[in-house]
Amino acid sequence: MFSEYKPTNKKLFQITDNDGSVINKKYMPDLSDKEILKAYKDMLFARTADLQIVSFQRQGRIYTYPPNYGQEAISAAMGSIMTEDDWLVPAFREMGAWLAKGVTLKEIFLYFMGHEDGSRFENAKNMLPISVPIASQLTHAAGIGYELKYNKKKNVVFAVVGDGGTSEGDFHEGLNFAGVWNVPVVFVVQNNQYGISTPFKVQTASDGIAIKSLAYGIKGIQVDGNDYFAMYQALKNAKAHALKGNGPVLIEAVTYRKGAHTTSDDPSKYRTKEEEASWDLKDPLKRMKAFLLNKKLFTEKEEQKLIKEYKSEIDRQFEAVEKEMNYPLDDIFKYMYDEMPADLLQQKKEYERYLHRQAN
Ligand SMILES: Cc1ncc(C[n+]2csc(CCOP(=O)(O)OP(=O)(O)O)c2C)c(N)n1
Repeated sequence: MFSEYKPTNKKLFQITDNDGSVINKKYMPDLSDKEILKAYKDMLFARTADLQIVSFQRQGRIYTYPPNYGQEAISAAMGSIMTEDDWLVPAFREMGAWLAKGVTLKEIFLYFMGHEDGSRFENAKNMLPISVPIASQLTHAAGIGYELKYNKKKNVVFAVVGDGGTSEGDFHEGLNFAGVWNVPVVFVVQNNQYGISTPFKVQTASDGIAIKSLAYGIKGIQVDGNDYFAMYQALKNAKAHALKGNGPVLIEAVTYRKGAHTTSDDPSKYRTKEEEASWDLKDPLKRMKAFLLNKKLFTEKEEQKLIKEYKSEIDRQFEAVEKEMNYPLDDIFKYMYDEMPADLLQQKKEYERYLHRQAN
């Protein structure tokens, strides 16, 4: 697979088209109807939760949030391939993969409400915290890969980063180290076409991201990131490759961030309606739903029922978190320094005034 789709061949790895028809039978994964349905439901749940969280933020009930809208197939496929013992080294825009690892909705809500308990991930074995310093997680991923190899463990690391992250020095350091030491790390770049407002065409002068694998002496592949089956197959092969001791793989998952960068961003300032409409045709959920409807594995009615159930479950859990959200103000400030510097002290005072105003 990696030789057929080597980046210099300039062939995007796809299995289904925009209508959900299988166009690449050779690589169609051998999944049961039940497994396919589960993957779709996982995507639907993640999308429903994502849209709800944006709405909570608009109601002033949560702080800033980075929507996953449009990128769900990548996380769902990672969720299908990762085992409990595999490592997940996240960025910040792959909620479906966090949920698959065992992160709870409660933790996700707490995290985006600024509560440190949201980083505990009590039930998620072998997962690092969410990483906002762009690409810094890739050096950690390479280090974990080194440990797995050193101790001859039979698991791999899945590390996630965005296209903007590939312009950071840490991307180079992580991939260079991983290549030199031949460690079992699968690097997944979610190329969602933007780094905030920076379009991909000015992110790099290279012909895509997958081709950068050549410079590190590792395998690379460009995959349709909105095609669950293609992502599943690419990740499965990458994991098998790494487990055989053949080293890291760089997967460029080509996708589109349908939402804003975060809830503080307005993408209408830097992209057109026409562009958004063209990507809408490639929406990962629409494609997989078309596949399921064609095979009569699912109905529109079932979908509506599920969304309703998911929404009330998400609401219920969110309201429960809101009720018990109560932490001492000092928790936000006290762990960084032994003696708080003047600017932090000033911030704390301002926040105290803000809380006081809110309470009165
Ligand atoms: C080291 C660092 N520089 C800058 C930022 C500010 N920042 C947050 S997200 C972002 C863009 C990231 O783009 P990309 O890697 O493509 O991921 P995406 O947001 O598209 O998922 C930037 C520049 C940061 N968090 N960390």
